[in-house]
Amino acid sequence: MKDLKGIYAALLTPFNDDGSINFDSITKLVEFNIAQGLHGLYVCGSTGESPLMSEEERIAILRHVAKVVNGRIKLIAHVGTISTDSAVRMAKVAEQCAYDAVSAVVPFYFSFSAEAIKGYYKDIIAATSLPMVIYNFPGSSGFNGMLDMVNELIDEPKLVGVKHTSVNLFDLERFKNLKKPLVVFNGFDEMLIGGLSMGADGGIGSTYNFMGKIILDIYNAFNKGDMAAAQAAQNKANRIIDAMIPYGVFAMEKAILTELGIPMGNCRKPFTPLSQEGWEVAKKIAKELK
Ligand code: MN9
Repeated sequence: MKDLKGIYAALLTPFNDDGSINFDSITKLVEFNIAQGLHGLYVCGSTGESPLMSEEERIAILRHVAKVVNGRIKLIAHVGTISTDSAVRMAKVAEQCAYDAVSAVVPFYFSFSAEAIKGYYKDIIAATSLPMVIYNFPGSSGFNGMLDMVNELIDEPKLVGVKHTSVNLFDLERFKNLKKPLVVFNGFDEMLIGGLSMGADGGIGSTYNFMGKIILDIYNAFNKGDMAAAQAAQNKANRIIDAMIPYGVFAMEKAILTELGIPMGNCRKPFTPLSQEGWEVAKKIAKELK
């Protein structure tokens, strides 16, 4: 198994004007991310708008990205969804396409019991030979019991990591210090340095799609022990993220990348299109980054 640690873009999904997937832009975005020097891609996660896509569409993206990447960087397939059967089918595709790991958010909407959630993870883990990186995103999933859940699943040999998208860095540190060493990814880009300080092995983020260089500056400076440089780079990233938040982060990321030459389209409904004011801010950010 590959060492999974490092910096991954949570891959955005570009759409055409008619709402269909823009595979040509996926190819361009993947190449752009490889050129940025990122260590991997996290495919079909929240940032990829996976809850707004059909299983067939997600499978098509998993296949396309694997073909384009062709082993050059690490790949994690997010297969989480409300249905275990659907998640298992997507996990099997990820294995066929030689992904390095699968990942899954908890099944959402029904407030499933802890026992049901545990069964869901066991079923996905059992379906393939791939390692599992559990996706902890309490703010969106509503599930706050992930530390106990991971503790209960810790003896599953294929459970290898957690993607922790939460401002609770105490929990992040706890995930890192269970009885088996796990690979822990920081999930909020604006707190990457905080996550690394508490023991994270890397980060998975949406803004890494367009400002991977600044993010790699944080990571590399931190690993060298140069905290002043790491803080300066985080500060640079956070000024950009702060300017994006009022307009919708994914829509802004798509606009910035469109300005940088990769047509990304809008987010899928019910997300609303980016406002004119948002576009102006996106243009300014893209210009700064060029
Ligand atoms: O994958 C992303 N999480 C969500 C990680 O979007 C929920 C982050 O990269 C955020 O988009 C980013 C901005 O808040 O940190």
